[in-house]
Amino acid sequence: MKRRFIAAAAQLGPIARDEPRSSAVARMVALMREAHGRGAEVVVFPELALTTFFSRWYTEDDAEIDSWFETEMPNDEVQPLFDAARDLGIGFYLGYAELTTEDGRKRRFNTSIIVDSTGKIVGKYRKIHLPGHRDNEPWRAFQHLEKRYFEHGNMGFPVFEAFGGRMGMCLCNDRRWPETFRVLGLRGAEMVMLGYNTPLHYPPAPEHDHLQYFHNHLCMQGSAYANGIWVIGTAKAGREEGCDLIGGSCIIAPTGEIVAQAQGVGDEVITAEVDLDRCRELRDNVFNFSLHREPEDYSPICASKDR
Ligand code: CDV
Repeated sequence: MKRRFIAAAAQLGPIARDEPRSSAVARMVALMREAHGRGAEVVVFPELALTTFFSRWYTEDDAEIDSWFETEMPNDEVQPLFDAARDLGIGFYLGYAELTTEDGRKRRFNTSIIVDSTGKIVGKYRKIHLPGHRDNEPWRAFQHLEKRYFEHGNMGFPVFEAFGGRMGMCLCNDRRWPETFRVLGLRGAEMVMLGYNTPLHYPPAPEHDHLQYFHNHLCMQGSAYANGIWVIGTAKAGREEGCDLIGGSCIIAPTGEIVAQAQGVGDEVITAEVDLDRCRELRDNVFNFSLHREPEDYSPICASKDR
């Protein structure tokens, strides 16, 4: 594949609690067709794109928790998205809740995949920075129970050869951590795809509510620039089950500039031309890692948490 192509972010508006996966998938297929009509060869969907953001509700019912998860990918309900990708010859990134058996026990992860233009999964990532809390906290207007429903991702931050270059992934809260992008950058990532579900209201620090859109772009633009990589960030947005989620989906150049941005909080496609060779503008110059990085002075970054 060529190193210059059109990429898309396919923002989703809210998904209702009782909306079947088949409906979310039909919406994504429509967005994929629109992206393809605009010449896109890669499309990035949100985090947990198949269901409502279920971490906002507390439950101890294992069966109810499992009902939000996928045990196979693709499965019958998601297959139409893979079929559309193959028919259109377009690749995609998708976030979903993954239920699997590993080491002889049931495990749940907040996962994303890269699917190539033949409909084949060529990369997988499991979310590392899980925000929120484990126990019910009724003082909150809504819960954020990612620490309860998901395990810490056990795949690190891998980079995959796809779409003519080196692709990295992360999920939502990961984008706020410079370490995420630096590890991917050190592994040669030229583009990082990510999906997010970010409430406008942050219960532990409501004084920052008015900064949610700013912080969203600040962290992604800063990390795009500091690593000389393209970043595509895609929201699930709008008022979902009474909880407002930010939009602001965007495509960011390695210079840190936003080159396309969603205008609303509903289903929306944005596109931009991506030239992976532009990463060199930064990586051969101010962020030439081998020439200018000073890792000997960065040791606290890799010290364990309890030190
Ligand atoms: N889904 C997320 O990871 N959301 C977090 C919120 C809870 C702060 C985020 O970083 O956007």
